[in-house]
Amino acid sequence: MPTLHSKPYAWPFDGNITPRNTALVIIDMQTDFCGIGGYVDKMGYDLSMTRAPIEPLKVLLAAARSKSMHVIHTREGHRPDLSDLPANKLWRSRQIGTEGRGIGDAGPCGRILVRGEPGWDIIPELYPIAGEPIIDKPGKGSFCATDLELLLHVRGIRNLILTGITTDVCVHTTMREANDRGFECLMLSDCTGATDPGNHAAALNMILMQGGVFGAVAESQAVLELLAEF
Ligand code: C5J
Repeated sequence: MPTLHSKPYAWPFDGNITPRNTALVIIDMQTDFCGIGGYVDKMGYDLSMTRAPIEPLKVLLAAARSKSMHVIHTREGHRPDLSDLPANKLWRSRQIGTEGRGIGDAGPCGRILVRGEPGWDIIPELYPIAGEPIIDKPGKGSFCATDLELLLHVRGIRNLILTGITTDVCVHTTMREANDRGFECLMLSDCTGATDPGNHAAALNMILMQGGVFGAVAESQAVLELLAEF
């Protein structure tokens, strides 16, 4: 019954884990969220926090690939005609730090969060390789208006290791959606990052309540140690 060192319980709860029933999910490691000139940068947030997961993720991604564990990437973004962008999301995106520019407007990395633009794409350090699905999502959660759930079921995946940015928004929303669908979820504290350190800590702490209300929390080292056993 392999499990790893995690809180508030040894994950996964039943020890049913192999590289074939588990996916490393890397959420929204896009230039718009962690690159110079991208959306988060232009909003005035400290990029070092959303860039913090890059190095540990590189190590984990290499280990997952070496053990043929499933790897799934996501990208938040909208159609070029913005027909999938709710008016309230557009309005809010123009409220902070971007000189009135919001989603769909031109920035240093192209149109903000628009599919096909340079800023919308995944950073080169973590770019998907052949066989690693990319889920393009219009929302914060990775299940809303995507085929992620179908893809997980077809592949027989029941454990999700959640990483990426931001801890309190897209990663947390995805964890909540996955947990409600019966997936066994783990969030990695060093492979996630937020635009605010307090929000990062709070998002991790929330998971620890009620015996692991959405799953469990660990550091990537624990996953590396478990992977070494396979
Ligand atoms: C946000 C995300 N924060 N990927 N997106 O708007 O968390």
